[in-house]
Amino acid sequence: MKRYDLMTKTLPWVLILSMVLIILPGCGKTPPEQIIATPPSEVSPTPSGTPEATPDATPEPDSPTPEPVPTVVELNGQLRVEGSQLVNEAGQPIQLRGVSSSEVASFGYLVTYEMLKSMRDDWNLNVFRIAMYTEDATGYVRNPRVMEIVTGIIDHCIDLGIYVIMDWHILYDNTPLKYKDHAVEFFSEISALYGEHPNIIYEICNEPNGRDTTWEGHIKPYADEVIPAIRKNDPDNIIIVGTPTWSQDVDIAADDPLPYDNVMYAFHFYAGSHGQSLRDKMEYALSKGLPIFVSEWGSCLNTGDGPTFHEESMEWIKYLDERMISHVNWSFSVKPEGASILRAKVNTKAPLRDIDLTEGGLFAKYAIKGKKDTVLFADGFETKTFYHGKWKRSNESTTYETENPYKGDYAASIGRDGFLERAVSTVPYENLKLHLAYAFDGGKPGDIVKIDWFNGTEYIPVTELPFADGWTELDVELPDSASGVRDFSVRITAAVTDEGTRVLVDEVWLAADKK
Ligand code: IDC
Repeated sequence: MKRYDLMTKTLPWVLILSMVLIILPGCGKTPPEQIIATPPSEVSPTPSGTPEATPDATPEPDSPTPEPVPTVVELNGQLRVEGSQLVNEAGQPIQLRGVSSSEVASFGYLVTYEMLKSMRDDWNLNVFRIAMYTEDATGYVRNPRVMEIVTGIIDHCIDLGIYVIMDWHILYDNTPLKYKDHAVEFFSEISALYGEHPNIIYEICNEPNGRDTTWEGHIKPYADEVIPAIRKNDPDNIIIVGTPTWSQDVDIAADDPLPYDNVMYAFHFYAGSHGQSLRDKMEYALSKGLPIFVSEWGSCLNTGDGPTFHEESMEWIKYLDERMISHVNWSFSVKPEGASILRAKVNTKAPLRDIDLTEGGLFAKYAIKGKKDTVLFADGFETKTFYHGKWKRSNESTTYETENPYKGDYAASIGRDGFLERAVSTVPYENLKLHLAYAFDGGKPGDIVKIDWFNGTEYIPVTELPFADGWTELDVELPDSASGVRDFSVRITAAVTDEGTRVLVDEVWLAADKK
């Protein structure tokens, strides 16, 4: 039995749209593109008794009726698994892309309606994962009040029409059997509350780990109790099961899968630590037909810290996108560690801006958003580390400025003839664009900011930015020859006359299109 009547949600906009089309014949309005993706079963024929348009109902020419945009969940409805692929209600393959909370009892406050809406509308995010820790001091076992936070976020996701993964985040508890009774209690309650919504996805054990924890001896017996408990209340929504060795051993699950419908298997990677050998495991599992869900990935090290590994992450994301495998980035947090998507200060009641994002956060945004406009690196200099030494500086006098940043609390400050230089391979990219804001502290007409790029052998001038009062923000296009260069770097030089003059630089990023 279908527990959610999609028609009740989609019918209103289908009707409004039909009326707009009837009322304004030939006005050139076409349905939004997404409607093509509407499962055929959902598109109701225009009712034969559609009322005649009356003058009252005709919108004024200068105030057109806004077209309601259907949400992802309205468009795709009830998800299910076919073979190894996640598909929508109409059977079309669907890829979910999104982010995970960090430990939700501590960082759930960041996950507001506004933040989720921003990511839905600006990042094309269609899934959010709630990582509810189990054994931790703030976890469910000792702190059942975390339920309030969790249900608040699920409600936001339902209101926004995105999918939501409820993750039972085992970690130091090693085997999911340790708190199996708590898990049965928790998932029974969640499925009773939300099982009727197609939004909810259950992830029943984040990362089983420890040498003694096995698929056969621990994870399967656990799943055999938790899955039936969920199915009592929710016969059809997706359930993700963790795999051994921190959800890496999908090959083991592929040799001995569970006997239930609509079950997927978790695979987690951190691009700074994991590469081809883990993709080989995934390849094997896929060849056996195992449905895989990457419910956690990081662009940093598996410790959750370290820099952003752009190239390695790109390789992973490309691999997943080509196979329509869903992915969820770790994590929507402000914790000072490489994995965090957000910078320390963020207004959770206002739309999320790029300036609020860390380097890894910007990378995650564009991994979620799709092919165009990948950010190769980005720095607002807020971390005061010159990104783990990734910037090369002319000397120690190239430093931070706190008096007059462009945005945030800091800008980079470059002394006379000093430079800041950043290396990154541009091999898989084209249409490189350097974005920056610059200003002069002191200075006079004739002073310039020089932009050069390095091709592995020599520096090649790109442009000279003139002296100006106040901050100037702009994009500098790099020549085609700068694309596809392994030893690429870009250099920003303060070519000024007086010794006391400094060039301030802020909001620097290099954007490109993936080839
Ligand atoms: C890390 C977090 C960190 C948290 C810690 C738990 O980044 O803030 O305090 O774990 O002690 C995982 C886990 C995830 C880890 C993450 C990075 O699912 O909880 O978060 N990681 O280490 N698996 C592989 C990596």
